[in-house]
Amino acid sequence: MSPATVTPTTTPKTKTTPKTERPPLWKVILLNDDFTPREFVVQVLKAVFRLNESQSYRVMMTAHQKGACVIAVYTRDVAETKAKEATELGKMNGFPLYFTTEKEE
Ligand code: TYC
Repeated sequence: MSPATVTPTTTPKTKTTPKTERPPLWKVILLNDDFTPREFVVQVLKAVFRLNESQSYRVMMTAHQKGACVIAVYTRDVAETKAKEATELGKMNGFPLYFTTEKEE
């Protein structure tokens, strides 16, 4: 065996912890209601969450049928800002459309 391939016989005595931890992620959740038009929900999902037409339609229909649907995950600040903005868009148009946030475990 050549010297270059000899395996070290010592093992590290200490363990290091990574210095950069990932920030926790927060889900933005769309809640169903009986009044907001489907097309309006789709428009809000496209505008605020940058989903395309088919993604928006699927999220809207899932909330419509199951009561709620996770749209996406973001850092806490971004999740809360988007949920507030989207809820506000509904309010401005007279709809009870509601978005909430929840920490991802
Ligand atoms: N349920 C609404 C209707 O029948 C449409 C809707 C879907 C509203 C999803 C909110 O999160 C929602 N017009």
